[in-house]
Amino acid sequence: MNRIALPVLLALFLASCQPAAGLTVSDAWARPGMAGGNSGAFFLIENPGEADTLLLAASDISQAVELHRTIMEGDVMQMQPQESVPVPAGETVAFQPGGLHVMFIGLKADLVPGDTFELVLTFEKAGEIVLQVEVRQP
Ligand SMILES: [Cu+2]
Repeated sequence: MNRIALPVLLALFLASCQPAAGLTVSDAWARPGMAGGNSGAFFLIENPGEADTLLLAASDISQAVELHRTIMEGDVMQMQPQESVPVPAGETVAFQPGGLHVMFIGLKADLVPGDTFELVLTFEKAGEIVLQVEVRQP
């Protein structure tokens, strides 16, 4: 291999590793909560690229972190755990009060407005996206 080809090949290789059109997550916030209680986090997932799937949410602020969807069963509000959440190509998926949310079960400390914490979302194709979540009143 000559000396010019290697940097060129390396550049091509690096370029091919970039995700196509990046999936982005914005406006992440969470409800205040008390130690031992629960909270929920909300955000917008914008996906200009190919279809993807949210597989997992992780944080060390609580004993458990789950993906939930709130639904109405007649007059009764229920939360259904979700195995995963599809993010279709070219669409925006909103995690918002009354719908999809990340549920924190068994908070290790109080969540006070103004606090921030890290939440890691794992997507099938986009991989891990680390969010800084701000605690605020809805
Ligand atoms: Cu929930």
